[in-house]
Amino acid sequence: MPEHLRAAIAADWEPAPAMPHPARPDGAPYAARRRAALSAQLPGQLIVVPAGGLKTRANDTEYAFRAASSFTWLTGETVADAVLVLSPTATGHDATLYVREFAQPGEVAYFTSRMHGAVWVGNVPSVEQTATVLALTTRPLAALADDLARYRDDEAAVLTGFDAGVDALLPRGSGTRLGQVLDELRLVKDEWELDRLRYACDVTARGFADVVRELPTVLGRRDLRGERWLEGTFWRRARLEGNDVGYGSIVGAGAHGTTLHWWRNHGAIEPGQLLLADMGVETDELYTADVTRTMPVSGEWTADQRRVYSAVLEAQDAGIAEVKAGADFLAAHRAAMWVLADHLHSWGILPVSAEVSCAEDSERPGAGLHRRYTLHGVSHMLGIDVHDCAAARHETYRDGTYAPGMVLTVEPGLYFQPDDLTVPEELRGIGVRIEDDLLVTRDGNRNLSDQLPRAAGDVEAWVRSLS
Ligand SMILES: [Mn+2]
Repeated sequence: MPEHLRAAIAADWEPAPAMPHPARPDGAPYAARRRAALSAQLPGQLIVVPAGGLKTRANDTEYAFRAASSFTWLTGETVADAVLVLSPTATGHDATLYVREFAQPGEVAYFTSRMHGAVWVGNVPSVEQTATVLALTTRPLAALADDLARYRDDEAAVLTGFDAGVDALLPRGSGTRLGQVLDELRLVKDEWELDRLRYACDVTARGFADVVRELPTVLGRRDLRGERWLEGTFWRRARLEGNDVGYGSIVGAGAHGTTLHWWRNHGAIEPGQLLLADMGVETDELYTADVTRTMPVSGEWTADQRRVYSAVLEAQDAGIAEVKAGADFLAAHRAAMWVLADHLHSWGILPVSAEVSCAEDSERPGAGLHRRYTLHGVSHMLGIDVHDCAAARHETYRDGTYAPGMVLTVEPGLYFQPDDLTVPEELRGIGVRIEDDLLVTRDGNRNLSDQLPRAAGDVEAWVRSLS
């Protein structure tokens, strides 16, 4: 840019309009407690958790930014490029949040920076306002390299892989133990997180209702990708009352419901079909719901559809009944699988009994044969990530026990592929999954997504009344 133009563009600006910080101030004390819990796990060690940066989609366009989940869990911050540093002290750690300041009026980048110029992308909250809302000591990101220089030869705990710049500042940093510690701390949700998850489920229920209301618009329209229309309907609700969807919505009509991860959503919707919708709203604080309903789009099950649906519902009820503090994490899975295997056997599909198919000894002939139709486990943790806490050790998660404050899904399904010769013809192409989000309590569990109907008759009435 020629000098005369630089000078002209840099001159005569008021301060950029302030951008209020979007975080809920009531979250700050909870984030402080989470940082204290992490500090206690790694005494004497430098801990560095970056938010991560923008990822290129193509050329000069980027994907929508989403901060590293554990970074947001520890700070309440969701902005790109920020870095949380916990420096060891005699008694614990001092927390400092480094945030990127945008170019100010008077600097050319204010006008020219496509990624960090307020004229291009809007202003960011100031360092001072961020400190007030998040109740964290805050420094400009530009100071990070100097501040970390004295730790360069230390074995720091760094959440690696999110910010190459941070990884380069601490070449002896390792994220293996930190990632595990964080995911294990995240297994039990605090009351603020539970409030956010309840809200995510509430908005998700409204999004499902929106989708059912739109069924008449797309039903029988072979010229329309009805699944896409419904995906878009749900997404509008997610954007209106939350940040986004928490994962790519699965909207499968007819045989598409038998494809576990049907994300193409390019099918039309025909009268008489089932619709399987697996969708969840992510809140502005990045907590997500994960809910599946399967419904007869015309408001009435056929006898075969109802038979399969009722079996899955019975399996889900059996699984939910097992969710209570102290029980094995896999208890819900075992209970649900038994019910499904038993029905599959009684329908003549599974050649062995439930006892044989569900045998613990997986080497025993016949063991696991039901899995051809059930495909997946019935539970996973839920929180900031839809598949939350994946780095937790087996002994604390998969082979562990339920504890009060854990939130997990119970989501059995039956999937009769359209080309499966072991399935009676009338059942081929039927896919059913029912998924709810359960909070483990001292005396059992609470279903956070029970605003949506599950009983076969209630689902019919719901579809009829809305569409
Ligand atoms: Mn799920």
